[in-house]
Amino acid sequence: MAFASWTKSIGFAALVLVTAPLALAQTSPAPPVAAPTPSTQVAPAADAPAAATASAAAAEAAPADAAASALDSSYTPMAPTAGKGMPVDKGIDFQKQYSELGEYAHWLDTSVLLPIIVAISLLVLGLLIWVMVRYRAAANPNPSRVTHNTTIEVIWTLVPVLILVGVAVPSIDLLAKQYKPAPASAVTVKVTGYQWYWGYSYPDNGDFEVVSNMLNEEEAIKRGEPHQLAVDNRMVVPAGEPIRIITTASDVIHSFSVPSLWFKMDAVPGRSNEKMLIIKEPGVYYGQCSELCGARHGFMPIAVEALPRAKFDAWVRSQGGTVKGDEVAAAAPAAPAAATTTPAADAAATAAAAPAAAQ
Ligand SMILES: [Cu+2]
Repeated sequence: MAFASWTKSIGFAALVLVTAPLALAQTSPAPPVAAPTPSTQVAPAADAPAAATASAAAAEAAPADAAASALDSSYTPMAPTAGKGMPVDKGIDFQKQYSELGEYAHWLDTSVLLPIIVAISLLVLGLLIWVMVRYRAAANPNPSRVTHNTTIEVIWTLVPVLILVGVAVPSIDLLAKQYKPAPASAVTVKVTGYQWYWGYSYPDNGDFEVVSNMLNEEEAIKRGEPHQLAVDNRMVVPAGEPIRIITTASDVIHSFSVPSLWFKMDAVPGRSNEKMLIIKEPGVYYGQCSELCGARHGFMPIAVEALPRAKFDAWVRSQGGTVKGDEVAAAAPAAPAAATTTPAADAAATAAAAPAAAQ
């Protein structure tokens, strides 16, 4: 029986290690929600070659196009991929992971913990059955009176210790990686939980806020999205680069959770919690509020849309936000006009300058 209780404690310890909270609470007060400051991004007029030559009109059009594409502000919500970033029918495992940390954690679960737990459970079950059959009263009328066996006691102490150490190494490594702060260059998204919807503000991009509400069933189906996970305005972020997510709440505790990104962090009024997220590839990833927060707790889903950098920038502009470097790109086409030599050369220089500035 001592063996059984040992294995029970191993299983429990393993569980504790795996389910250690992902949240890192910090004690700094939440910054106030700043009012959105929309600014209109206008493609700069190409005021280059004013000279009235035959080629002037054509030359003028080129830099205008270049400037317009440099300040792209088009956005069409990405269609979700079936089964990606969302629960699947009859699924019993974690969702497929789209962050490196998630893949690591998923590996730890399926390739380390699960085999150990299964092996221990089967071993204990086998031992119990063997004892019940072999040493039942009918088959074993004179029970053994042995109470100690040093060798066995050393083994059943050492083996569980080694198993625990083996599990602890990757577990603590994962824990440490989950707490790694985002680099200074990371895009910041402040996630605010409200009863019962989410607000996403972008302090590095003009501090506009996107308010995100669940779509009704009819609208979700019309857009080809999973009902009760689809929202009107998604949290849009760049793919493949670090994002600093700061969570807070305005009323009660919510929890910002996206299973396929291995991300879960409480959103607590008066506090700001911070955690880094790197999404490996573009896509739409769904989640839900994961802290019981009132009557409509089950109806404040999360939809994260990861886009390539250029498309993310375009989305920011479409929301009236600012993108670092836009001012430079906007100013560039006009510059060569000052050093006019011939209209044709000038037009060529202007056309060449705009895409270069956009890099
Ligand atoms: Cu909530």
